[in-house]
Amino acid sequence: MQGKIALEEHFTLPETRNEMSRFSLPGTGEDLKRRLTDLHDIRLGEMDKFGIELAIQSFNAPGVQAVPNVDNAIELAQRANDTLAEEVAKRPDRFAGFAALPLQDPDAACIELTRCIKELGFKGALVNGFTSKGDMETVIYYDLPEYRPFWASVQELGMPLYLHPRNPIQSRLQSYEGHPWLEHSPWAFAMETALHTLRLLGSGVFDDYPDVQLIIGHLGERIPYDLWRLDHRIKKSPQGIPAKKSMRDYMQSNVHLTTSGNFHDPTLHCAMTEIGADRIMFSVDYPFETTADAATWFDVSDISEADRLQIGRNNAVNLFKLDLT
Ligand code: GRE
Ligand code: ZN
Repeated sequence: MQGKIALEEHFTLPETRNEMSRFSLPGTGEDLKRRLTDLHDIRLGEMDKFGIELAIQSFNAPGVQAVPNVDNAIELAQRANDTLAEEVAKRPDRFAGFAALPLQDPDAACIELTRCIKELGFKGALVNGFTSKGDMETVIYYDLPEYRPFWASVQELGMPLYLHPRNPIQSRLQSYEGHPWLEHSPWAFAMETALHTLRLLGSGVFDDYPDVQLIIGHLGERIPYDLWRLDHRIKKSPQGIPAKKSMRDYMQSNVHLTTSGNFHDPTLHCAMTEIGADRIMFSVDYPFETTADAATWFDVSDISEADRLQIGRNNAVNLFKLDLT
């Protein structure tokens, strides 16, 4: 399919790219680092080859969320966003940007989000899970009351927020001890991100700010498959729940999914059945996944041509109010 739009695509700054090498397979570290800092050479070449017209770029995980010093987090977010804006300006027909946000300070995050959308033309923000503040063992989720003004800003600015994974903090990795292959992207990323998403939905954030649109990757971080059971058991919860609606209601009115890193027909069919084809968007998760894997699967996946066009392109055009001529 030509004209696809992808939106979980990551870049990094030369000075932060060494942090990424621990995720690499032996022998691939240098290649991954090169791909993370490159935009106009390898990345654009692969977009051309596999029919991706536009890719919305974001600062790689854990990024700004893992900078415990507030001033440093604010400075890094601004630097990452300014660099991305400069790169996007070279090819605005092919690239767009998501803001990195210093959520260590909710007011500073609102200011940076406003600047990125109003001055830099970004299409929303991508946040790498919970925020570390003060030290790396602190975990701050955005359902906490001090983040309500932040959600008010997200709603007012009218652009979505992508909640991207990061690994749990060290003290919460006890249950993974001796099984390091389950940390990071195979399992821990999804558990962490699904939990954060469900905290947001259950806390009533979307009752107060019903127009906020959240995006989660990897075909929903396992939530679609368990959505029925989740609501079924919450209804029986003796503690009740602050949110007014069911998880299904919020998933179908406030949450969008992408296909990032999850290239499998049965999983896509489940997401389409539970959430809806109008809330799913194509993505790669470049450079942690290959454009070839994502596109060659999606282009022939077992869905109707109307759904392919919607998921591959039109849902993103509508959500990000894109003016593609
Ligand atoms: C990501 O940011 O999407 C990512 C990593 C590391 C491994 C896999 C992955 O940061 O998808
Ligand atoms: Zn990613």
